[in-house]
Amino acid sequence: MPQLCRDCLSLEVQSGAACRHCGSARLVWHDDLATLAIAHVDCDSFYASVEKRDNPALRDKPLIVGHPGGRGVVTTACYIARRFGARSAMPMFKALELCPQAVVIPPDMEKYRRVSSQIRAIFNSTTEVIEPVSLDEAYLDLSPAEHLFDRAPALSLAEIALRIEREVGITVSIGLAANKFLAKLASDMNKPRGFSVIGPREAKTLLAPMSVRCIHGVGEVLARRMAGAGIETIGQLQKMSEMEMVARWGSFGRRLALYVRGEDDRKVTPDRPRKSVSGETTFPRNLSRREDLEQALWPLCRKVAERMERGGVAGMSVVLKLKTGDFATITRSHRLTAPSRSAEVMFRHARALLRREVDGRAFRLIGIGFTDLCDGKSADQPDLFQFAAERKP
Ligand code: TTP
Ligand code: MG
Repeated sequence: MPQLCRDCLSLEVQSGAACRHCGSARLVWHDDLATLAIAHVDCDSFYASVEKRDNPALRDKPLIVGHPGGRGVVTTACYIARRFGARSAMPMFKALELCPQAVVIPPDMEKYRRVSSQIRAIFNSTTEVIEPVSLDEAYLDLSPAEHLFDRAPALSLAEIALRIEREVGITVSIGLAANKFLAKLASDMNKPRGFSVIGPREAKTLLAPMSVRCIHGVGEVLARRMAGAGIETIGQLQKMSEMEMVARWGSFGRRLALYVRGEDDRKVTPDRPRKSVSGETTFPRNLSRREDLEQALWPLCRKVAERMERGGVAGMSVVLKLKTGDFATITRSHRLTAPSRSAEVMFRHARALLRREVDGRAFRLIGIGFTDLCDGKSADQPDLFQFAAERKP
């Protein structure tokens, strides 16, 4: 079964209690580990973790973020405070009754927003299809068409988690699945610092004993109505037909019928228009020969072109990216006279840009993309002059 080491980022078919490369026990196993591509990433006790990062004296203390005083509520309780029963949205006086030794800090939203955009930048280096849900959580689409690297999404996700720990100083939990509904459930299964995978095959069985409250969109009111009808677990909903659910809960019933089977057709919807469409590949070993580098270009061009077609966009500039053996990044671009999303056009210009850089240096990565995006409808119009020229006898 595929096994991912979350510390040294190795992915191989093996199973042991410890990673054979680094000895870590932080391993993830799943049959579909190499292919599942929809992720939900959620920071662990977000505001509290940021405050602990900024004041290490608080690290081992129970910490509550919220406005102190009689009528305030808990915004975030750190995992130590949670052991005493403190929870988000609990009245502060009650949380302090449960955990009187807790340190209380008022929230600093400006700071959390900054941390959030730092995390966003880390997501962005892996995919452009990011749907933030709040400051501390987002869905990521890492399917082959969107993933900027040619490798298993699980690997990129483990790397994202490590980078957030090293560069931002807080931890996240990751859920990986085939859709948003299951990815969100998964990210919550093993908090903090979790990495859980739900595959389509085990989804139904895993869902069956869960409370209906675990379903996205089932709030307190609906859960109470369901309880009134004797329905408490997802398993009970699995026994109902879609028609019955629609009859009871209207259009939400249709959605429910999908969810309880572990299905969800909602797309990860990016919140920002894309600025570029690109793809890159890291070589197993550094390359310096022109032929080798050019050979790596064509599949990338195909991939980017396909992604642009799907997204209905075209671009005005072709960008070539190279990373040298000592990690220096080089980007070179060429502006076209008319928008394009053609793999051939991209390849021709990228190759010309590449030829100017090949001088014996060793490269570890090549990337290619279109920027200055516009609507795809106007792209790659047949060139009238060229057409006329070709028709000349
Ligand atoms: P959550 O992700 O729900 O909670 P969390 O990050 O604190 O803890 P965990 O994910 O590890 O369970 O919410 C993220 C932030 O949103 C949280 O730190 C504070 C804020 N928040 C509120 O302001 N009020 C609330 O009721 C909740 C639940 C969260
Ligand atoms: Mg969170």
